[in-house]
Amino acid sequence: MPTPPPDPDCIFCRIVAGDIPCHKLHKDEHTLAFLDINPTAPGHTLLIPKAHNARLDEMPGETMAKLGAVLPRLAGAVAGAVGAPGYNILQNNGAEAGQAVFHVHFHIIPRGLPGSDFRFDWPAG
Ligand code: DGP
Repeated sequence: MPTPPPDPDCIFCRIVAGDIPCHKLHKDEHTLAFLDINPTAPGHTLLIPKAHNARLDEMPGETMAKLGAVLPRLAGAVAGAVGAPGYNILQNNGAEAGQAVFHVHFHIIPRGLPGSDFRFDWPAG
């Protein structure tokens, strides 16, 4: 499957291109991870594919494999770096599900830090 071109209107494509700065935690040929600009918890990180796909269900499986090769150790490293005993992996698809940036991304959200007022709100709705 051909690699989708960058979307000039996509904020994460512009981060990949280096047009918008970010606090980078990881990069390789296919993926990039950086701190979320609006963190839910200290260390809140986003892992994205460099190629633009708006939603998970539109993304090639090969791209998921590249992300999957990074996510487990990145998540552990992020949680470890902030001293969190747990973390959530969150991935939103569609505005109705809370997606605000239409470029696939995985949230890594450290949990269990002192002072956190997080309540696990599940099942939703
Ligand atoms: P979602 O609701 O799942 O689409 O989450 C989008 C996240 O992207 C949200 O937590 C804030 C983050 N975000 C949006 N714009 C920027 C940006 O320019 N830089 C960084 N680092 N994060 C951003």
